[in-house]
Amino acid sequence: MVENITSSKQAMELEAKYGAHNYHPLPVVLAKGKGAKVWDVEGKEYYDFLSAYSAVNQGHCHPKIIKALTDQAQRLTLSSRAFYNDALGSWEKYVTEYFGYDKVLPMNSGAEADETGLKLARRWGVVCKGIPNDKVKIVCCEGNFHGRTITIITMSNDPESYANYGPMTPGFIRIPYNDPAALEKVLDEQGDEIAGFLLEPIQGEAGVYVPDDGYLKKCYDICKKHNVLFMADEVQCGIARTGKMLACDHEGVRPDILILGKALGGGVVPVSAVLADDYIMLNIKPGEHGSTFGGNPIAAKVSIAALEVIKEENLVEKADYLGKIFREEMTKFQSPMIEKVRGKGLLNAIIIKPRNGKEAWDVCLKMRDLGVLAKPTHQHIIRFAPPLVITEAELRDAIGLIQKALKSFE
Ligand code: IF1
Repeated sequence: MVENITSSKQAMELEAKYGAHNYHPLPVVLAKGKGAKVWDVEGKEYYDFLSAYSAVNQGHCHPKIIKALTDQAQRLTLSSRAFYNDALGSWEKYVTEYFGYDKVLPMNSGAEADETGLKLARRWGVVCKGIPNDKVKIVCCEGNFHGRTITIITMSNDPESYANYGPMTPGFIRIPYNDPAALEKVLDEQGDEIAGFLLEPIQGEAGVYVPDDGYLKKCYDICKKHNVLFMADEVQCGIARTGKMLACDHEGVRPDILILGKALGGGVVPVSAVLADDYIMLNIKPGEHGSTFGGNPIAAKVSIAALEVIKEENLVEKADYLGKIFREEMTKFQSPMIEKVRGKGLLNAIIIKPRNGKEAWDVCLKMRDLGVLAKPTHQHIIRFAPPLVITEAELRDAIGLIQKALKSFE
């Protein structure tokens, strides 16, 4: 029997009783979303400052994206790739021209796109670079987050991600982030067996860790010198989030393998993708990779609408302009709980200094009471990532509430 949820308390009790306990959500139960705002079951309004971890860059329930969903849903939801459909090809053309690559491989979740990128890099390493199949390696970074599959958590150095999940996948070398010399060293020593270097241009989960200017370009040049593929995971920092279409654009770097997800589907359906040129993409032959829902007609139509919205509403420029306001206002705001404000575009974080036994979680609870939703990424770091459609007036209103929450602990 389906139980209708009519109170936040009831919703949380049902999840505690019947759902896996793989999350510890902030105690708030969302029922409705529109633009930069969400409402809980009781009708209380909040500014959403998480955007579902940057999947809702275009705002909640964007009318154009919802229309693309509902129109296609009346026609054909899923064809599988056993047959063609009349949506995928136009999405593939649109997306490859949008980001400037020969080909795109559609998947669903960000983790699947990262896994696909790893397979493409390894396959290129073995088939094109001539690395022995049992020796091919990928370099990754300390503090990374690329998803939750067993191979991906192999790359992680966060015990919460990898501990007690049994034996890890071989073939990964982890180096410090934001350290081009570390990449140079490992490629000098082992470059002949290394196919790719995978990184987030800005590390989201690590607490919006923005590397030094020039880091991406230096790493790209080092990779080129050693015939190693530069692989950018832009699942979270891509699609206009950091004030450029891609975070790599801040340094004019064109990744050899570009990994996208989250806002590629406008926060409406899961859409992820890997983009690369033919010399990389065409090493996977028919039947050697795939996914039931990858490239389904709904995903294709929704993703076209999601990407059109980014350009039509100038969300790249907005993220840049509004992000500067956020960092400026929060930097000049005097609070004993603010240790550091950092970020790019509308991907920002505040490092909280605990005070009188209160820490980031308590600040998030107070912000919730005042009408702003955000969540710590680690014990002392709060990520602030509103939908890019937030207006300047809404942003300034929310900043006032965030500052009021911090003041309440003084
Ligand atoms: C969770 C973190 C953020 C990502 C990057 C790939 C993926 C993600 C850079 C995988 C996903 C999500 C996953 C979600 C919480 C959230 C998250 F806290 F886990 F680390 F955003 F920082 N690359 N990030 O950020 O994409 O398979 O989830 O579609 O797992 O708790 P996915």
